[in-house]
Amino acid sequence: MELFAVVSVASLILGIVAMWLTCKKRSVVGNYPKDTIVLHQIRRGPYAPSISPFCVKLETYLRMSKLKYQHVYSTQMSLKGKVPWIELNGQEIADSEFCIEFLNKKQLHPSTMVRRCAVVSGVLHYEVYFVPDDVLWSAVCYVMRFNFVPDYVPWCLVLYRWVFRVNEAWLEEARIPVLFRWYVSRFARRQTWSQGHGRHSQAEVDRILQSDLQAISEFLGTKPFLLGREPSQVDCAVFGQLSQFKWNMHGCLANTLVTETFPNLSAYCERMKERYWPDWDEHTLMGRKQDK
Ligand SMILES: N[C@@H](CCC(=O)N[C@@H](CS)C(=O)NCC(=O)O)C(=O)O
Repeated sequence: MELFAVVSVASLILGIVAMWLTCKKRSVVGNYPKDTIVLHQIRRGPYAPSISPFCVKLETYLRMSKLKYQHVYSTQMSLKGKVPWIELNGQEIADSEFCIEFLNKKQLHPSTMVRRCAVVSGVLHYEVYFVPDDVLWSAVCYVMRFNFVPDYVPWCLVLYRWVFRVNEAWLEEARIPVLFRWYVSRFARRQTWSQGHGRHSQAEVDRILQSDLQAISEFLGTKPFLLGREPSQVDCAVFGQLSQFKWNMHGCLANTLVTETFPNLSAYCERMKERYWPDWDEHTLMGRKQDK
């Protein structure tokens, strides 16, 4: 009887917490100075600046396009119920790809960024961000930006992290509370089941991810960045995803694939990190700890 009471009370508490987490989807647009881009994302990750590939993607894009932004770290979801999201002059934009599209249209980038190519002090300066639209919209780029990388590969990450639970120590390092782990695991199980990957065994997911990463690795080949000599916005999406496998997924095949099986992916991650995240360690929980 006593056990029954304890279990009932515990279930009630868990239920309330789960409901609170689920309902916490309405965003609050704050009062910020005009033209301030406010990036809403979850707090920093242990070995990469976020445990969310989409947060790393969007923040890398902001850095790539030299836009000034302000952080808000919270679990406050966008109106679409996801992170990251941005707000600008009271307007909320959800979904990393829509944020990028919105900011591109606003053309808030410094003027040097708007030119595709310019001669600065006698040196030919390639515009790193504005690759021609026809290239960005080519079939491969399209699939990388909208389909394969954002809607397919991340489910393997979700499964390893939350369903197969390949690295419990990492969850500690990411400072994820036990109750929250339990909630996310249940949620991830449901989500991955609906999406489809969650119906596969771990060995099958391993196989899927290996083929996915092989495709990216072959597309990258010996190029420094996905579209050639200079990075473009496609790199943000791919880097966001790979950053998790390389730095935030120790102890599972996803990490071995990036660091050993496809070394060009690992070198690519290092190049992106070096170029856009010279302050990487300041933005990771473990990096900050080492500094102390
Ligand atoms: N398509 C979205 C995906 C964002 C996304 O899936 N974010 C995850 C965190 S990595 C999330 O907020 N999940 C909460 C949920 O699915 O309810 C984007 O590009 O921003």
